[in-house]
Amino acid sequence: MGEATRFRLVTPPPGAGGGKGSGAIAMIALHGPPESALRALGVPSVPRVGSVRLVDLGGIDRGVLARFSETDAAIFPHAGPEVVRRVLDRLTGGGCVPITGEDHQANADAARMLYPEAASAIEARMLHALSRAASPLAIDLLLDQPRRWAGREGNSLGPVDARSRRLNRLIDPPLVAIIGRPNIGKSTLLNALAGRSVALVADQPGTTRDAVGVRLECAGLVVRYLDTPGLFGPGVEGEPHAGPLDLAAAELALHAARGADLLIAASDPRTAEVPLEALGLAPRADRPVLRVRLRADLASGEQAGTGVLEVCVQRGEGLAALTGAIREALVPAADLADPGPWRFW
Ligand SMILES: Nc1nc2c(ncn2[C@@H]2O[C@H](COP(=O)(O)OP(=O)(O)O)[C@@H](O)[C@H]2O)c(=O)[nH]1
Ligand SMILES: [Mg+2]
Repeated sequence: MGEATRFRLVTPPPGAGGGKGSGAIAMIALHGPPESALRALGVPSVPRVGSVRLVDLGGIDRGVLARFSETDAAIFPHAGPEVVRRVLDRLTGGGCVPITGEDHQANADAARMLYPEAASAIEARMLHALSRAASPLAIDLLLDQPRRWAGREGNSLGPVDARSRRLNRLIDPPLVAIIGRPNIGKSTLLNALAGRSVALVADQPGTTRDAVGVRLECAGLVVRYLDTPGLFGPGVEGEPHAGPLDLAAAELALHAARGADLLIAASDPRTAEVPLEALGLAPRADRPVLRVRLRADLASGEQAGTGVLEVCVQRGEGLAALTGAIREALVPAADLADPGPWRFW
């Protein structure tokens, strides 16, 4: 049967408030081999690493399934409480193992058992977090936590503060989705950021009908990055050649974008941005938007608007600025520099 998939609801639990708003998308991260989770949800085949698909989730909902690495996949159902509860129940019923942060005492005990050499409960938790943290930036900060929590353990069960929630992205990678019109260089950008060819690139619009999801490091922060098909469809100006496949691709892109922690809204000098407001993707505190103008070499003199990052993959310009901006939008330098304790579990 193989090892059971472990799963964790990354977005706020149904009914907890502070969610991402109505019509939003929930994210359930799958850790370890995804087979048992996929079986529980009736997904007929195990997608290859990097693939992103719209799938039927056990008859409960239709949602995106993304496989970021051998041991990191995620499903994105709609965030309605009933849908989320049923998907979680289905996973549990199928033998998958929930990871919850709720039972603090049990977690502390488990961490102590895993790390008997630890001098304190915080140190045991820290060693456990270190073993699963995705981002290089987490390491020094985690190692310093026992010192920062010394004498304050009594506060350690309080609510997770906003800074800690952002820093937790160093442990569990946040979701970044790029959206924009077809054929403006989005997939070329991903290949450049990944340093290898992970996405299909072509002169024809609509090449990326299959979205691609990979783990990428951006200035010390590891993210789950979704390269989406170009947007046609509702709210986007009529596209004469858009067929049913294009519309399905656009549906997938919108679905994924709604669940993202950070959106990259891409355009190029010849192609307008997609209308974020009309698509229900206006920037929000919990989903900032980075505006990026790709293929900057095609500009005939005119500047990008204010607040728009210029990137030219062909000339290798703007890539470091972009990865820096992604990191800053998700884990600001001020949070990293703050000397206070980090509630990291
Ligand atoms: N001139 C120029 N062309 C580029 C650049 N980046 C990508 N392209 C080309 O633009 C076309 C569309 O690229 P692609 O990445 O498939 O676009 P997507 O549909 O938005 O993913 C391809 O022919 C790329 O080679 C760039 O920086 N400058
Ligand atoms: Mg593409």
